[in-house]
Formats: sequence, C-alpha cells, structure tokens
Amino acid sequence: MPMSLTLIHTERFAEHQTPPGHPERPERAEVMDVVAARWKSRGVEVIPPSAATREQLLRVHDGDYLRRISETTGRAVKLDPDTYTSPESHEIALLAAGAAVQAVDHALSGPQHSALALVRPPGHHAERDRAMGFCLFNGVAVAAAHARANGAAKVAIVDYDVHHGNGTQHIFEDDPHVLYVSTHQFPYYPGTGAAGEVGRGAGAGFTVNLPLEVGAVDEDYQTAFAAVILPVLAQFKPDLVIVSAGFDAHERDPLAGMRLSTAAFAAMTAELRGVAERQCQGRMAVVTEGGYDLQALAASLDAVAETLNGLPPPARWPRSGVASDRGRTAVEAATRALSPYWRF
Ligand code: SP5
Ligand code: ZN
Repeated sequence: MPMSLTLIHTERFAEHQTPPGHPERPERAEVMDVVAARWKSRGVEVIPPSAATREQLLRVHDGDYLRRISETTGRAVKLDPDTYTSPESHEIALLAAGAAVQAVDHALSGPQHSALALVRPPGHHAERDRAMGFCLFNGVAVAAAHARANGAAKVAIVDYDVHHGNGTQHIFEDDPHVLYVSTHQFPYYPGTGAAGEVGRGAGAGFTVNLPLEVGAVDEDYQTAFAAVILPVLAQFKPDLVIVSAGFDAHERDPLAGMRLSTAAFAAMTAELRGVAERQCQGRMAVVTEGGYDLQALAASLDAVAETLNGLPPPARWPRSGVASDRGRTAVEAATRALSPYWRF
C-alpha cells in the first residue's frame, strides 16, 4: 500500500547557533530547508512543529534540568565540552523535541502514516539531567514516552547514528515496553554501547547494541540488520517504530570513520519500513540526529524521504565490495549477550 509521508520542519532550526568551527552548525538546517522545499514541491505535506510541552518533557527529563536549560534563554552558554547554546537555543530545542512528538502523532494518526522530522539540535546523547554531545533535549525519548502515554503499548527505537545514543539507552534501560536498538562505531564517543549492555531489571534484553569497529561498510550493516535487528524487531512486535536517524556513519562524514554509502541509508529505511508494515500498519516516525557533511546529509535525507514516500520499495542493499568482518564480529557479540532473551 502507498504510504503517506509528512515532513515536520521549520526554517527556524537555523536559529540555534554553535561556535565557529563546530560541526553541528546552522548550515545543517539550511540543507534541511532545501530537502523540505523539494518534497513540498512534489506534493508532500510539510508542517511546522510546536514546542514540546513541560508535561511531555518531564516524562524523560528532570524538572531541575528543564529549569537549568530554560535559564540559558537569551544567553550563549557552554553546557558540556561540546554542547553550547545561543540566545535562541532553548526555544529551538523545544521545537526540535516538539517536532519529534508531532512525527509520532502523525504516525499514530492512521495506518500507513510515516513522518520525517528534520531537526537540530539533535537529541540522543541528552540524558535525563544532562546536555551532552550537541544535544539539549532527547527528542526521540520524549516522542517515545509520548507514544506510550497515547496508546502505543510497545515502541521500538532504532538508532543508526554513528554514535551510541547513551541518553536514549539510559532513559529506557529498565523499561520492557521501549526497545532500544543501536548500531554505532565502537569504541568511540560517548564510550557506552558495548554488546553486553542489554538493559536492566524488567528491561533486561530490551537494549540491543551492535558495536561496530571503525571502517564498517554497507555489507557490515546489512549483516547486522539481517542477523540481529530484524529478528529482534519481528519478535518484539512494536506498535510504532521510531528511528534516530543520524547520517554521520556516511563515508563522507568528517567526524567518524564508517563508510556507508547514501544508498545504505535508503536500504536501512526500507528494512525498517518493512518492519513497520509487517508489525504496526506502517506506523513509523524518523527523526534526525547527527550527520555533518552537508552533501551527504542532503543526499541521505532525500534517500530516506524517497523510501518513505509512496509504494514500498524493496530493501536494496548496495555492495561496497570491500571485504570486512566487522558486521559478523558485532553480530557474534550481540547474539552472545542477547541469546537469553531472543531467538537468532
Ligand atoms: C548527535 C551527534 O552526532 N553528536 C556527536 C557528538 C560527538 N562529540 C565528539 C566529542 C569528542 C570529544 N569530546 C571531548 C571534548 C573536548 N573538547
Ligand atoms: Zn552522531
């Protein structure tokens, strides 16, 4: 069945400024503007977000932390060795988290509804009480908690940003209703995401980490999807799929050392769309995270939107032709840690 795609975006995302030379720069929002305008001209609905509410944010952040961030309004503040505010950042970060919530609302509003939120700043490093790694509010976590509060019994978050989403993992690590799955370069910033981190207490087994050695190629990610991610998602049976879509595992990205092609982002999106169609009538919300090469970001966002719009395309994994066992190594570590919880 054709899928109806909605983009959530506002040109105001460029108002969050970072210091000169910082990779998470406002030009990233200008790329998102161009992508949104292109899809709008092709008939896709583009809607501006409204700010996440205090009630929505409090599901995953501490009240004292919300106050600390709100006190940066009107000021340029260094929150962390690589996380900064400009005078507008608090307001814009509220819009970014609100956009993730709106993407989820759209996805939950009917069958075959998918949404792509084009946002900055990103969110997946933000902890309950701490800004980190360019992230102020954890928009995907806020959106997943919003979905749970609005009738989704089980939510799957898949995070293919090249960095491990420490904040998202920690916020849901004892929650069996929110599955967190991450592929990431490892060892690398922020240091978390070893295969042995599988969740805690009632959430044991509901954190799935695929730590990949630097240099991983398209085939390594395909292996991780085929051997771990798709089998776990099929057994979990989510009511909604949320994607933390970072594009910094792209071969052009200046921050990290992975070698994904643009087509691999389309393939991952197609695999996850397949999961959503089999498990939850196509309900799927994709929210941007990192991705610091502007050309790679533009091309990859386009490829993701293309994959979500209209008829389902087959997942066509590109071939790099590079011989690599990084995928197999990650799969072995993950299946060893997770075999008490899932069938592989
Ligand atoms: C969302 C996202 O992609 N965030 C990426 C954050 C990457 N940060 C790398 C930081 C590297 C070392 N940080 C120590 C700061 C010393 N100035
Ligand atoms: Zn990242």
